[in-house]
Order: sequence, then C-alpha cells, then structure tokens
Amino acid sequence: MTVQLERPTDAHGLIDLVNARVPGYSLEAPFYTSQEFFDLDVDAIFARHWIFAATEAELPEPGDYVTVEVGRYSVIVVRDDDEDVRAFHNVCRHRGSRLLDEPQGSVGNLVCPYHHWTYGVDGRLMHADNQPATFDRSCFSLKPVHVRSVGGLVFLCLADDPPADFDEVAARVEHFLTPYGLRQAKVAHQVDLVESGNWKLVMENNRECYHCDGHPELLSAYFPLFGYTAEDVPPRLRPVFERFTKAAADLQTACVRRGFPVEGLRELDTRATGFQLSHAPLDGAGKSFNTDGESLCSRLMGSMTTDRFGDLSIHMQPNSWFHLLADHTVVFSVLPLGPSTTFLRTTWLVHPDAVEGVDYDVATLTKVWQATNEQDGTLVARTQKGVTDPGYQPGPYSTVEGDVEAFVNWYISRLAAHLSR
Ligand code: 3BY
Ligand code: FES
Repeated sequence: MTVQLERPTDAHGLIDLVNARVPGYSLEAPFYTSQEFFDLDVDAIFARHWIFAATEAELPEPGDYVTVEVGRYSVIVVRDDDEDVRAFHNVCRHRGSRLLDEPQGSVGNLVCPYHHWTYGVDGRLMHADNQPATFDRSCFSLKPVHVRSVGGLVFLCLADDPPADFDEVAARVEHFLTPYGLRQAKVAHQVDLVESGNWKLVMENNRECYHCDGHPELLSAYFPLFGYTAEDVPPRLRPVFERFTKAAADLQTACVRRGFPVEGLRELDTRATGFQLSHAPLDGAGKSFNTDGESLCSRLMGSMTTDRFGDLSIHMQPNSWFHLLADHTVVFSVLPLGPSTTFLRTTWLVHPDAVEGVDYDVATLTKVWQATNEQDGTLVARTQKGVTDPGYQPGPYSTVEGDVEAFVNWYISRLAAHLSR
C-alpha cells in the first residue's frame, strides 16, 4: 500500500498574513510571536539561505571545530587536515546520535559517543565495529553542508541547492576584505547573548540608527547618520554632519592613495543574498570604536598601513553584520532560538601577532560594543513585550529606517517565494 502524504495545509493563515503585509509598516504580531512563523522562518529563511556561522579565526588548526545550532539543525564547522573549512550535519550516520555537544573544541577524529563510529574531519567514516563483510563504509560519510569562507568569514547553507548568487556577492565583498587579513586573524574575545526578542527584532534594530541616542558609548566614535541623506539630517545633528563630511573627504583620500575601492554597494532586498557594504569615517580621532575614536590595538590588521581608515561595514541578510577597522574587526551573528528568544554572538578579531595586555586590553577593546549590545538587547526586549501586547498595531517606518524596510521586504519576498513553491 502506498501512503499518500498530503501537502501541509496553511491552518494558521501564514500565507494570508504574508500576502497582506503592508509595505512601509512593521510586521503584524504573529511574525514576531508565533511558533508557526518561527518554524517557517527556520525552513524558509535559515535553512534556504547562506547564513553567517563563524570566522576562520575560530578554527586556527586542523581539527578545530564550532557547532552551530539553527532551529532543529545542528551543524559542525571544522577545519580538516588540508586546512580547508568543512561543514557537516551533527548527526551520526549509524542511528542518528548527535555527535558533538560542545559549542567549540578540537578533535582528531569525530567519534560518536553511542557506538563509536569514527569519522575523519573530512567526514569520511573510518571505522565502525561489527559490520558484515558487505558493509561499505564509503556510503556512510557524514552528510555535508554547503560552506564557503569569504575572506575569513564562514557562511553555510543548509539547502540542497543554495542561492546561486552567493558566488558573485562573495567575490565582490572579498575584494574589500583582503587587506584586513581576516583569514589569519585571531580571536581576541567572544561574547554570546540570549536576547528576549524575535530574531527579526534583533535584525531590525541593527538596521537603523534612529535609536542611536540610546548608545552614548558608540556615539563617541560612530557618526549616528546611518540611513540618513543630507536632507534627513535634523538641526541637532548638523554639527555632527559637518564633522562627518570633512572626515569622509579625508577617508576618501586615504582610500584613493592606497588603491582601496571607494564605492559603496547596496543590494539589500533585490537578490537572494541581500547585502550592503559601506565605508564610513569615524568620529573623534577617527581610528576605532574607542571613547575618543583612538586606536584600541597597536598592531594593525592584515596589510593595513594607516591606523585611520574608518569603518568598513557590511550588513547581510538574514543574520549578520560586520565592522572592519584598521586595528580590529567585530562580527555579529544572529540565530533564532524560539519565537521570542534569539542568540547573538559577537566576536572581536585582531592581528595574529597582537599580544593581549601589550597591544590591546580586552575590556577596552570590547567596551563600546558590549555596552551597545546590552542597550540593544533592552530595546529588543521592550519591543518584544510591545508586539506581544494585544494593543500592538504595525506602525510606519521613518525616512531613516530604509534598511529596516529593506530587511523586511527581503524577508517577506523570501517567505512568499518559499510558500508558492
Ligand atoms: O551595527 C550597525 O551597523 C548599526 C548601524 C546603526 C546602528 N547600528 C550601529
Ligand atoms: Fe552513532 Fe551508533 S548512533 S555509532
């Protein structure tokens, strides 16, 4: 007898809510609060698109690994003996046991704790006890997950057929990353936060500086003009805009002198791998995310030849953003844990020869973004409470929330494409 599997019905009206989305307004509450949308987000967004998972700096030696939890998926990202980065489902090919429990570590081989099937770090099954003569080990390698390093930033894609535009995006972005030497960088510090909000609220909050008054530490170095055009700048920010204009001209000169590209890229909602890249000056001394804009690490990144090279920022859909400075880089990855809980990992990278306590101090290096993350976490938690309240009604975006809207447009278009398959 053949069992006929039915297509799942849309019992919760997800399709209607996606189709009814009003452009220019925040999303209806269920997008942020319901288990059904959480499950859809994992299936349609996180399991289908390229997501930022880790940095190569977290895997300096063969056998070094991190595990990445994405909804029901667990993925092992590991450096193999040829020093390539590989990714595998964290599932034994025998009877399915989870292989690795730790978020990071180092292994010679991957040994299943249950019946000790043993895999190489290239995923090949090397040993399994008590098998019949007909057993073919080559048929039971770990299931691979697509993985790509873009200048030292490691992305994975759980789909069988990943979005094909990633190669083009990777090539365009890598060109900017090369001088920062991220493939050789070292991790100076890493902080994990569990935020009390839906992952989209975390991303939306990152995509605007409308709220940047809430970030006093960040504002000592960061010009709060993200998303503004000259016409949007309110009177209170005019002096800031004047400083910015002068610093931007200096940065352009520094780029031209070094043959560094000066153009920005903004393709946030026009492609499967939505992304944006912009290079902006910093305030004060203009060097780093420090209280006065001064350097935080005396050893510069990669092949940097000036300590004053602004902030090369990259924002990617669905789950990451990056700030590359002359003296360090800070990277952020967002992973959904539940409808109202989200994992935010922040990693600070420095030159591999930078010495802690000599060239940099971890507390000082991380102060601005630790404070900013805490402040953002509070804003996200407040918003989660608000969107869960029956009194919530979607509200309109301001003129300086264009990247929030681009994120939501991208998200809705990806859900719509997934649901119409
Ligand atoms: O980290 C960022 O890129 C964003 C931009 C504006 C607010 N936040 C600082
Ligand atoms: Fe892994 Fe049996 S489930 S060896």
